[in-house]
Amino acid sequence: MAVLYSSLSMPADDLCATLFKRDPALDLRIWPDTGPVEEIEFALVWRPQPGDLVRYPNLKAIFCLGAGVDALLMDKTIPDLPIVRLVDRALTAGITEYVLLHVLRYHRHMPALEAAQRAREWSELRAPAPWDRRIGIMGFGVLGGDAADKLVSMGFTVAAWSRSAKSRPGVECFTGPEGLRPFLARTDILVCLLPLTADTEGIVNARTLAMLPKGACFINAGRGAEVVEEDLLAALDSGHLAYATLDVFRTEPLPPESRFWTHPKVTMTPHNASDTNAESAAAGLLQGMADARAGRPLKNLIDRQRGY
Ligand code: NDP
Ligand code: OXD
Repeated sequence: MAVLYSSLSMPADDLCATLFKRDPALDLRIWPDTGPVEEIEFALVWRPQPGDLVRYPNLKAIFCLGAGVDALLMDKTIPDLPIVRLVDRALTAGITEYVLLHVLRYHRHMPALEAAQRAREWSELRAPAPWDRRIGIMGFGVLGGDAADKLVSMGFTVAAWSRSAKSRPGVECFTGPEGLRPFLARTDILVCLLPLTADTEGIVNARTLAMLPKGACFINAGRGAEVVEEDLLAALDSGHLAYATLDVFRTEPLPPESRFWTHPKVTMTPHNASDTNAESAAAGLLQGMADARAGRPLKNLIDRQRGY
C-alpha cells in the first residue's frame, strides 16, 4: 500500500527525502503522480488540491502537515476519516521563540527605544518588573501552553483563555465567552494562538479590542481571519492599541496594497512564526502511520465538529 504526499504550497523535497531516509521501503507517491488510486492508504497533506482526497477508495487516515487544519476542513468534500494534525517539538519551540521574542520586545519598549535611537535621543524609558507585565494568551492548547510555561518561568504575570476549563501552575485561566471580557481587561500584551473555526473567525474586532486596556499590544501567530483587519488598524490609529506583531493575515501572501506593510506600529512576518521541521515531523508521521497499521489509537486526532 502507498502513501500520498499532496500539497499545493509546501515543496515535497525536504520532508519526502527525510521520510525515505528513515524508511527506504516507503512507497511514497507525490501528487499528482499518484499511480493507481486504490493503492493509496494514507495521505500526508498541506493545502491539497480541493476535492482530490475523495478519489482514494482505500484511504485510511489523513495526516495534516501543519498544526492548524482550517484550510483542510474548508474543503467540504474531505472524506470522513481520522485526521491527524501536526504536534511537534520543533513546531512548538518555534512558536514559543516567536512569542518570547515579541513579548520581550514590547515589554522592554524596543519600538520606542529604536525610534529614540534614530532621533539621537538618550531615552530614559525603563521596563517594569516582569510580574508587573500582564500577558494574555488566547488559545491555551499545545502552543499556548508551552509559551505560557516559558513566560511564567521568566516571571511574567500570565493568563490564558480557552474553550474548556483549564488549570496550570502560575497561569490564571479564563474560559469561554463569559471569560473573554475579564481576560482581555487584565491583559497588557495579548498573544493569539487560537485555531481558526466558526467561533474564532473575527474574534479580534472593535468590540473585543476595546476590552483591552489602553496602550495594550497584540501579537497574532494564530490565523489571520481571527482578526477584523480594519478594526485592528483603527485601534492602532486611535492609539488604543500601542503596537501589533502579525505573522498571519486574511490573505496570504499579504497583498501589496495592505496598510500593514508600512504601518509604523506594525511588525509583520510572512507566516513563519514556526515551520514544519522535516526531521521531527517525519519521525512523527512514520510513527502515526505505524500506529494506524497496527490498529493502535492515533494521537493528535482533530475533532471535526469543533473544527480543530
Ligand atoms: P490546540 O488545538 O492544541 O489548542 C487550541 C486552543 O484554542 C485550545 O486551548 C482551545 O481550547 C482553544 N480554543 C479553540 N476554540 C476556542 C474558542 N472558541 N474559545 C476559546 N478558546 C478556544 O492547537 P495548537 O496550540 O497546536 O495550535 C493553535 C493554532 O496555532 C493552530 O490551529 C494554527 O492556526 C496556529 N499555528 C500557527 C503557526 C504559525 O507559524 N503562525 C504554526 C503552528 C500553528 P480547549 O483547550 O478548551 O480545546
Ligand atoms: C501550522 C502553520 O498550522 O504553520 O502548522 O500555520
